[in-house]
This record gives sequence, structure tokens and C-alpha cells, in this order.
Amino acid sequence: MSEHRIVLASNNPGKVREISEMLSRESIEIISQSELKVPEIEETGLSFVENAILKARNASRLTGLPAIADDSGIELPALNGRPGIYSARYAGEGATDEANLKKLIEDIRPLPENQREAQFVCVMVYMRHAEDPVPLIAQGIWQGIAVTEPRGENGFGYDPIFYLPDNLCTSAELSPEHKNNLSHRGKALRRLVNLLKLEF
Ligand code: ITT
Repeated sequence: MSEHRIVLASNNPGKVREISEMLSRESIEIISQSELKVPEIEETGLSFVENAILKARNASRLTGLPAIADDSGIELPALNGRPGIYSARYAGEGATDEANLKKLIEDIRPLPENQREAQFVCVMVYMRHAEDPVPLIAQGIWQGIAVTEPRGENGFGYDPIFYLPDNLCTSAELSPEHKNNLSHRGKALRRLVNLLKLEF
């Protein structure tokens, strides 16, 4: 791929770090939307893919550049899929990662040990321009167990309570490279890059 400039439609520093790190190996120049003063939009969709498209369209419209957006979250089947698309605002509009984490821990406590399966979900889209009628779409899922004792300093959001039985640690205890290799975001982004390579 030759050099391509793409705006990353995210204001979440954790996501921007992970995505930029993974794309640094490709010939893609990523500019985060905050550098271009793109204001956040309301995530009014009822699915990850709808919200990802809303974010990418907004960034592309305001910058004139193609855009990548990530909509992601954590789901617990025992909580009927919550927090799901509401993961970033689980403890209320504008809630901090800490407040969201605390609320989810309170919801997990009453669950029996064998009903704490969780999955991280990521849907990533690429829009060539704001009116692109055929965005490229890729998704990734990462299975784990939700725990009530936070552990680890890496990552962001719900990582300290996402336990990985195969690795005997939480995703906040993985190195950034190891997390990218295993994560929902890593899977989605590798799939998106494969689609982009067909295109560039
Ligand atoms: P942007 O919309 O600006 O990208 P956001 O944080 O609002 O940022 P989302 O609406 O997609 O993004 O919400 C994602 C939520 O899911 C947020 O609360 C994260 O903490 C959580 N989340 C997503 N991926 C995660 C990961 O890899 N590790 C921990 N938490 C994650």
C-alpha cells in the first residue's frame, strides 16, 4: 500500500494508542480526529455498526478525509448482553472508565461463578468519504471471564476485570503487543486492513 491519510474517528486515547500502534506497520498515516478538532457526535445507533458508521461519517464530513471508526464494548450474556453498546456510558452520560468499571463489578457480584462469561466486541468501519454507501466493515470478538477484583495497569476501560483463563491474567496485565495480538480490536483491525489492501 502506498501512503494513505486517514482520520481516526475516536476520542478514546486507549483506542487511538492501540490502533495507531497496529497501523504503524502499514503505509497508512493516521491522524486522530482530536488533532483536527472534530467534535464528538452523539452515538444514537442501536448497534455497534450503526454507531461506528455515525462516527466515521462525522469525521469524514468535517475533514474531507477517509475515516476509520471503532465502536466497541463488553457484553455479558448473564446480563442480557449489557453493557454492550452502552459500555462507555454505563454509569451515565460522560461517566469515567472508573465509574463504569465500578458499576459493572456491582452487577457481576450477584452472578454465580459459572455465569460470568464475557466478551469484548469491536466493529471497525472505513468510509472513503462521508456519503460512502458501501463502507468496509470488520468485526472481532474476544472471550473471557468477568471478575470482581481488578488487576493490572495496562490497557483501559474494562481491561482490569477481563480475565483470560488461557493466559491466567486480565487483559490489563498483558503487554500492549500481546493484547493487540489477541484482542477484539486487533482481530477487527487485521480484517479491515486485509479489506483495505484489496482496495489500495
Ligand atoms: P470513541 O467513541 O471516541 O471511539 P468511546 O470510549 O466513547 O470512544 P465506544 O463508544 O466504542 O468508545 O465505547 C467503548 C467502551 O467499551 C468504552 O467504555 C471502553 O472502555 C470499552 N472498551 C472497548 N474496548 C475495550 C478494550 O479493549 N479494553 C477495555 N475496555 C474497552
